[in-house]
Formats: sequence, C-alpha cells, structure tokens
Amino acid sequence: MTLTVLTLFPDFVESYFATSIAARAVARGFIEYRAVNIRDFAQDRHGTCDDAPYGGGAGMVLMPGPLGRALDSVEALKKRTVFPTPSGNLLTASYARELSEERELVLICGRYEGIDQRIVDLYVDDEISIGDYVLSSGELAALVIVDAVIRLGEGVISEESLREESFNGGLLEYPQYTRPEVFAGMQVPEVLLSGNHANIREWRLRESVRKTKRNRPDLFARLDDDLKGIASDEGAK
Ligand code: 6GU
Repeated sequence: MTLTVLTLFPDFVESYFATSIAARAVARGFIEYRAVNIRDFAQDRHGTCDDAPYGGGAGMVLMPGPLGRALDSVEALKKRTVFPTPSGNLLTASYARELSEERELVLICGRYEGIDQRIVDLYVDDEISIGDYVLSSGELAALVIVDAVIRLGEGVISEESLREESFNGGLLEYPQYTRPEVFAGMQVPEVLLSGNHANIREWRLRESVRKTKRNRPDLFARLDDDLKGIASDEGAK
C-alpha cells in the first residue's frame, strides 16, 4: 500500500514513519509513503497557504490554490483521498479494514479552521473523524488513521494478534498478564497457569464480556443474548 500525506509539517509525519511498527512495515516493503509539503505549492514569496474565512469568523482556512496543486502533483483524483476532520464519519475497526484494502491512499492534513470546501467537493472521497473531541493538529488525526489502517495490512502484525484484539466480535480484549506470577502481592489468575486451553478460552471470553459491560455499555447492548449471559454466570470469579 502507498500512503501519501499532504501536510504543512512533513517532519512530524516523517517521524511517525521512522518509528516502531510503521518503520518495520516500510523496511519490509509492506508500505511506501511520501510526505508532501503543501507549502512547496504556494505562489507568493512568503509561502502563504492559508487565509481568513469568507463571511468572517475565527481562525484561518487552507487556500484551495496551493492545496489543489499539491493534490494534482500526487494525482489525487485517481486515488482514494481522505480528509481527517472532526466533522467526518467516525473511524471504526471495520472502516479501517475497508481502507486497508486500498492500493493507494492520499491523506490531507488540515490546519486552522479547516480547508476550502471546494477542495472537499473536488477531491475528497472520505471525511473521517477519530472521535468526538477536537485536536489542533490534523497531522495527529491523519496518523491515527494511518496507524489503524497499516497494522491491518498483510504481514505487518501477526494474524493471531489481530484475531484476539479489541472490537473483533464487538468485544473488548481480555486482561493480559506476564511474569512474575506474583507482583505487589497480586497473583496471576490460576486458570492462566493451568495449561487447560479450553478453560483459558472460557475465562478470557467471560472477562471480555464483563469488561465490555463495564467500560462500553453501548457495545455490550449490541451483543448476542448468549454472550450477554456470560457476564452474569454463576460461579464466575
Ligand atoms: Cl480527524 N481532526 C482534528 N483536528 N480533530 C479531530 C479529528 C480530526 N477527529 C476528532 N477530532
């Protein structure tokens, strides 16, 4: 998959791709990326890319000229183009899965109060929000989307980790433990040391359902009745 990120802060974007799982995915050739500096497409000697909104109001809006030329330079009209914005559709595990199946993605990092609507109308396929709060940096939001997408790509993370993680099957992930067996006087649950894989599976499922009920009642409400029943089973510790 090829990811092209249009930004006024290319160093910020580069630092993400130079670190951890993203860097490994780049090194192994699973993904390619480009950070394109929108300012390189400005036309005055100050490199101006933003201006006050028509109609008045606070903040600045990215001008369509420089951003449009930056988008044309990467042939955005031929590619799925994503604009991260708090007024977009909410990102979910299934939305990330859908995006991970694209061969190429273009992401536009907005700043200030946003970008000129004509750019959205002409180029943008997906307006995506990462949650009901506002970030000052479009880069942070874009990289959250990139991270959720690339980890789903073949070979980036083990199939087993992806299968077991939160949201698969509408459940949150069960609690994890590692050595030592006793920490701060607290024992690792006995069943995890038992070697009985059927019991371990059952315990993990019950803990997942309980955690979902406690932390995300909205997700719990959508579970099948037999799963909901597991949270209240007698004899469960
Ligand atoms: Cl996609 N961008 C910004 N700046 N803030 C956000 C967001 C996106 N999603 C939630 N808050």
